[in-house]
Amino acid sequence: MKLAGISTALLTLGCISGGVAIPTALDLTSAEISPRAFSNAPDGYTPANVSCPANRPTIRSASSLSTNETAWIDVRRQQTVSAMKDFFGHINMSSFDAVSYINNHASNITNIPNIGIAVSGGGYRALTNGAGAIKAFDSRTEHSTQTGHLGGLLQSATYLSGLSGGGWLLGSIYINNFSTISNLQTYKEGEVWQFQNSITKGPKTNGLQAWDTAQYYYDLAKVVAGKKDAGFNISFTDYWGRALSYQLINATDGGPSYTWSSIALTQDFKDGKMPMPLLVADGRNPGETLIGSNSTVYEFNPWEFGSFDPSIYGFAPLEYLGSHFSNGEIPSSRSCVRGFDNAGFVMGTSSSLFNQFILKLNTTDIPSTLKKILANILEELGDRNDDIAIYSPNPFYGYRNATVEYAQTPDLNVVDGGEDKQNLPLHPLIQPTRNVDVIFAVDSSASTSNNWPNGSPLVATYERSLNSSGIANGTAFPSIPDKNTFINLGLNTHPTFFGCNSSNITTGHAPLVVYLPNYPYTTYSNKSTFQLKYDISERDDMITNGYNVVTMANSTRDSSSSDWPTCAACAILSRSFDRTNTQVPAVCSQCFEKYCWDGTRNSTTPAAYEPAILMASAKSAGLKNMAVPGVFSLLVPFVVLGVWFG
Ligand SMILES: *[C@@H]1O[C@H](CO)[C@@H](O)[C@H](O)[C@H]1NC(C)=O
Ligand SMILES: *[C@@H]1O[C@H](CO)[C@@H](O)[C@H](O)[C@H]1NC(C)=O
Ligand SMILES: *[C@@H]1O[C@H](CO)[C@@H](O)[C@H](O)[C@H]1NC(C)=O
Ligand SMILES: *[C@@H]1O[C@H](CO)[C@@H](O)[C@H](O)[C@H]1NC(C)=O
Ligand SMILES: *[C@@H]1O[C@H](CO)[C@@H](O)[C@H](O)[C@H]1NC(C)=O
Ligand SMILES: *[C@@H]1O[C@H](CO)[C@@H](O)[C@H](O)[C@H]1NC(C)=O
Ligand SMILES: *[C@@H]1O[C@H](CO)[C@@H](O)[C@H](O)[C@H]1NC(C)=O
Ligand SMILES: *[C@@H]1O[C@H](CO)[C@@H](O)[C@H](O)[C@H]1NC(C)=O
Ligand SMILES: *[C@@H]1O[C@H](CO)[C@@H](O)[C@H](O)[C@H]1NC(C)=O
Ligand SMILES: *[C@@H]1O[C@H](CO)[C@@H](O)[C@H](O)[C@H]1NC(C)=O
Ligand SMILES: *[C@@H]1O[C@H](CO)[C@@H](O)[C@H](O)[C@H]1NC(C)=O
Ligand SMILES: CC(=O)N[C@H]1CO[C@H](CO)[C@@H](O)[C@@H]1O
Repeated sequence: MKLAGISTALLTLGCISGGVAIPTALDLTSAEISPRAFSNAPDGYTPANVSCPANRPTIRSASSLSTNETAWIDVRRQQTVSAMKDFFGHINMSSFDAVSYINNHASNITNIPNIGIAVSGGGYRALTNGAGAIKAFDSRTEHSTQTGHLGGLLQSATYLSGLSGGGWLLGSIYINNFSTISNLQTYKEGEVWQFQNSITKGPKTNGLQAWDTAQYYYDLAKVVAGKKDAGFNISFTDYWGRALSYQLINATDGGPSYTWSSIALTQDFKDGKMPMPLLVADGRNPGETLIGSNSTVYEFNPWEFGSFDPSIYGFAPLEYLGSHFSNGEIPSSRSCVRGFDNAGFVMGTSSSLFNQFILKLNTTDIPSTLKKILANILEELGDRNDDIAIYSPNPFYGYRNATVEYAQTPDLNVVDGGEDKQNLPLHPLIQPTRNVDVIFAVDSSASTSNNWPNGSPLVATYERSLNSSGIANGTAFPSIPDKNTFINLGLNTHPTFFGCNSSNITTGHAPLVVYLPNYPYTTYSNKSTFQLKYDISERDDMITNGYNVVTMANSTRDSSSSDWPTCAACAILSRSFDRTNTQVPAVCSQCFEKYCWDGTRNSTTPAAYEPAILMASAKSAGLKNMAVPGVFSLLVPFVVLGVWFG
């Protein structure tokens, strides 16, 4: 491969740029030990041979949850009991005593609500809007447990899933030791969430931006070259993931030694003090460019990487990704490999669609020398492969003697989790073995032409669930109307519940879905997916808007929204009421009447959807229809690929 040559070109660039000496070596192993560090890779970004543990790692069947997850769930569910009592304790449920209800049923944990939260993709728009949602759900956020707010929902949840931009949010929270959003917002120059410095230019240190940028690209190239030199196939996602890390991981150089599997090793996680993070990505068959609704959906949980779909139906131990699995085992002649599951690489995988964007950055102001080099990298990697992450060696090679193509190729190609149109990471949460009762689905998708949601990811997941003899493989999902109905009935303008009546779902056990669509409460939050730069005030306005989206402006949206926390609580309790044969309290019946989709449809093509900002007092000066220069031309490649990225 000529990539080494490209790296050399970058090194050369570093030397000529500015005429200042550039550091010649990167010490990859010296990542500082700090309270936030989980940098346990053996050799920085480069995966390394290690001796295998006594029980050699294997691929296991997806027919059950891992023993790790099962054991952890017992711990976590107990933690959520007290969190739910706090949560319900803040909410007026009229004559129904939800705290006593939880107390009365806590001895049989299966009867207690099992909550999931899902944060969609959509670049920095999804990251910031999703951050506002998480901030609102987090009891640690100041004022979040006051009347009208929803603080404590995060502490009550068992699972938190993300993909693409939502996956950046997830990664930034978990890799930084389950940081609060407020904390991530208060970091200073040189640290995380400095989105005013575009990811294409890198962090600002003390020098000239052009110099910092050259140094940044030099560092990206150098670190990725290390992985390649150790014999691993690389893809553009390696560079992309490294770049993301600088913005999301609070450690020197974006923490090249931080692994995703280290989340499972942190004490607070082991003690069940936080929900389980689940990151979603899609599979792509060799030679394919279209990601269909039947493409394999993968998840990264803290212990494993794999899929419940019939195509793979297996899980690999995340810590040992990069080892040469064959037929589900590592041959005795081979050593084990660790350090492949770099946290940035995992986040980059889930958002690999941005590769193409980065490579077509001709409208932005990065130095043209760098653009040329990026273009060269693209050429080297091959046009068709610019949006994939290469998982090589393929952990599922030969596994189950599967006839699917995945099992027969030495490389596994993994792509952006939103490319199959399921831009909400619902797949891990609708697995029957996880028994989730309710999903709070925060949708920041750009489904309309002006970047608003219209239910499209729910439609995609619903349609997939109908293929019961094939890809659905035991999953069920509430009935979801078409996208026109979403707009005509305004289902995308406020929280809407789907699947309220579980007996109307005939395909299996499905959770109730609380759909929380992005909407302009206090700022026009429909920024382009490809806006890569947010000033701090813009970032914070987006986060506040996200807070307002999920709390209905702290229940002040209009005169009738003061019931919102009560109704969210009813959604949480709904499936539990079924199991315990509890009569639905009158206050909840009213809520369901009001917030549940009633099954009606209006599929007429609607007029252009252009919601106006809700709260007149808002200081926002955002543009109603976002159009950043060059966005149209940037969209062309996606349209050509038939990909509509939410
Ligand atoms: C997962 O479970 C296996 C088998 O019980 C155990 O050996 C391993 O240490 C667990 N992993 C973690 C990260 O706890
Ligand atoms: C709780 O809500 C009911 C209406 O559902 C209302 O009558 C009552 O005053 C509220 N209680 C408190 C303490 O706000
Ligand atoms: C990481 O966060 C801590 C605060 O918890 C801060 O003091 C430190 O400077 C940050 N480190 C880096 C490398 O940004
Ligand atoms: C997925 O669907 C496409 C067309 O919709 C079809 O060509 C392909 O064979 C399907 N793949 C699988 C694994 O079912
Ligand atoms: C790791 O071990 C394999 C043999 O199992 C060898 O081919 C490879 O070169 C080793 N990699 C490194 C980086 O030492
Ligand atoms: C983008 O810029 C590079 C370098 O300036 C050039 O080689 C490439 O052809 C340009 N691509 C497009 C689509 O204009
Ligand atoms: C896979 O095929 C080989 C040879 O046909 C056979 O020995 C082995 O048992 C099969 N493995 C599984 C898991 O079916
Ligand atoms: C809702 O509460 C949050 C957090 O206190 C605050 O930032 C936001 O401005 C409030 N929303 C409205 C509409 O007042
Ligand atoms: C717990 O409740 C479920 C029904 O929700 C029931 O099937 C199960 O038997 C109960 N377990 C115990 C130990 O009572
Ligand atoms: C109930 O299920 C049917 C059949 O799937 C569907 O047409 C209808 O819209 C559903 N009703 C609700 C309220 O979800
Ligand atoms: C259906 O939606 C169209 C387009 O928004 C609207 O003009 C029409 O009035 C709606 N029909 C009904 C019965 O509400
Ligand atoms: C419920 C169900 O259909 N499960 C199937 C999922 O896919 C695997 C692998 O093909 C089957 O073994 C399961 O029976």
